[in-house]
Amino acid sequence: MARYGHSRGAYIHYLEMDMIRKQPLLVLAPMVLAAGLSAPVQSAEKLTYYCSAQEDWCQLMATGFEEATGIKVSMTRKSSGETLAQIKAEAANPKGDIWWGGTGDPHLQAAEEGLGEEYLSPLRAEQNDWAIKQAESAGNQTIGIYSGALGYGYNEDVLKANNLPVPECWKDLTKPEYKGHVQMANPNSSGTAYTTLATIVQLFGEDEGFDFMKALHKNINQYTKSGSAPIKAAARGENTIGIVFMHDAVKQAASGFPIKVVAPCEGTGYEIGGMTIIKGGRNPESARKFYDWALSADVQSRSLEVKAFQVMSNKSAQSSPMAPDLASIKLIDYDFGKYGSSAERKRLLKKWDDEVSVLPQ
Ligand code: S7P
Repeated sequence: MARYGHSRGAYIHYLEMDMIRKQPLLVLAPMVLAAGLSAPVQSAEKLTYYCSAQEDWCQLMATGFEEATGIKVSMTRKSSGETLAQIKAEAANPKGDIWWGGTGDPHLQAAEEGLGEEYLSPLRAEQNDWAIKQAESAGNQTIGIYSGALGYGYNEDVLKANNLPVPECWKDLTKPEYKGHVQMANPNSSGTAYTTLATIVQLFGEDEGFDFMKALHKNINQYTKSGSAPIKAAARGENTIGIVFMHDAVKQAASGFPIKVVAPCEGTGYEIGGMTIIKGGRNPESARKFYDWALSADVQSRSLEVKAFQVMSNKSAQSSPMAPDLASIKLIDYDFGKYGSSAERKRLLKKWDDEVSVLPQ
């Protein structure tokens, strides 16, 4: 299956040669113009890229891919649940080519609904087992690209100013003293918040888990659309505690904000971020090039440039000493098969809508 060596030089060379093979008109155009002839109409390669990671990382991937390949990228950044909804809405006439980033559950749901294109990348052998397991569980319509644990972060200064104790557990967040001090995203739009809901249900059981969500609801000051918004608000001093992936809290601390990161004492869930080639997309060749490129160690190591501290899927990608150490966090055995299934995700979200979000605060 391998079409080229795995060194960066070989890979770039492959991409360049491939581009030249596929775009003779583009290569010839300057010569035609220099000869005073009219330029032929040409269709340059394009990629419509849906991104559900942090905006700065999405941008870095878009410009990095354009620079590496010359392929023009048109990017849309939306949260994981929103992107899934968009891909479903466009299924009869797909507009996107590739969906990169965002929690794995909605990528798995997309696969179950046949919205992804099966693909085996030549860079598969370089990936961690958990990334491949995610791919295999979805008939290779998606693949794991990073992993990270859920938790929360708080603004030390705001906590002190409000004379609040340091929270250490999930259950601490339901105590009356934190009323109006906790923020999380809406699990319908946000993959982070859906991971929170699924984690709590797995950790405490469904009945106790929903009791927890109802008690937590009393302390929530706002359900945001995007998963990382609660910790960004905490960093700015506009919120106290944000339920987010721990790496998103570390990013704010690493950016100089007074944010402390908590791995909840009861244990916690985690994500395997996903990448999916959209079935029926208009630029399948560009999508496959992006897919291979995004799985390479060099590209994944660039995550550190934007302080994205997830564990990357490529075994040789660099990691930062600031990244949460997953081995030292009490992780649940997150059931991706069940909580990434279309029926279970829909059922849990409806139950949260009907029984939690409607309650008075
Ligand atoms: O890149 C950071 C990150 O937290 O963003 C993704 C997240 O799902 C996007 O936001 P939403 O919660 O709004 O969907 C995560 O996959 C990723 O770790």
